[in-house]
Amino acid sequence: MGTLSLDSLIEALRDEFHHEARGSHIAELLSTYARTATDWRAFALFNDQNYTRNLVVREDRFELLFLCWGTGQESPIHNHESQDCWMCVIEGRVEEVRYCIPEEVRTGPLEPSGSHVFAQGEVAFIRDEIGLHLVRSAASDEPAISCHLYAAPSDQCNVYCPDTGKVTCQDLQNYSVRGRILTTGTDG
Ligand code: CSS
Ligand code: FE2
Repeated sequence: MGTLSLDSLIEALRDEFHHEARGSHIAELLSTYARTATDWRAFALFNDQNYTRNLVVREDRFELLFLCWGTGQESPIHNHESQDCWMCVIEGRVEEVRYCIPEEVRTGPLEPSGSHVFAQGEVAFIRDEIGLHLVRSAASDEPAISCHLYAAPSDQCNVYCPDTGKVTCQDLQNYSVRGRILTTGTDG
């Protein structure tokens, strides 16, 4: 695969999800995009307070976002509501820490089952059968940007308290849509 623009990536994903989506091909598309494109810059918007979810496209079968991880910013430990989730690093390095899904009545701390640092062009994949994870910038002095493909889209996920395993449902809020910061009155 040569180079991919954002529009051609989206077209290729549409095509893929219109048929039987092939995971390895999707990972290859995302990786090619991450290694060759620069047209994500207008969509990758950081915020000092929290990591940001910057929506690029959302359709029935998938959504594509750029997530911006400032230094020290991380997601909560969360599930993916029966989604397939691909994460491809666009810039910097991103760490994924995985956890097993706790038993229903568990009340103790969650134990990590492993962690991995992903570099530019590397792709992580997770769904609920694999486990839970948290994601963060890997370096203390360098922010990171990752491209996330969720199939299908979701507005919510479950968030797990690391100390107790307690589960709460969290709304997933977008910070921007195609480069335009949303001002919905929430501090998302
Ligand atoms: N699922 C998290 C990011 S890590 S995959 C989110 O969408 O905010
Ligand atoms: Fe996730």
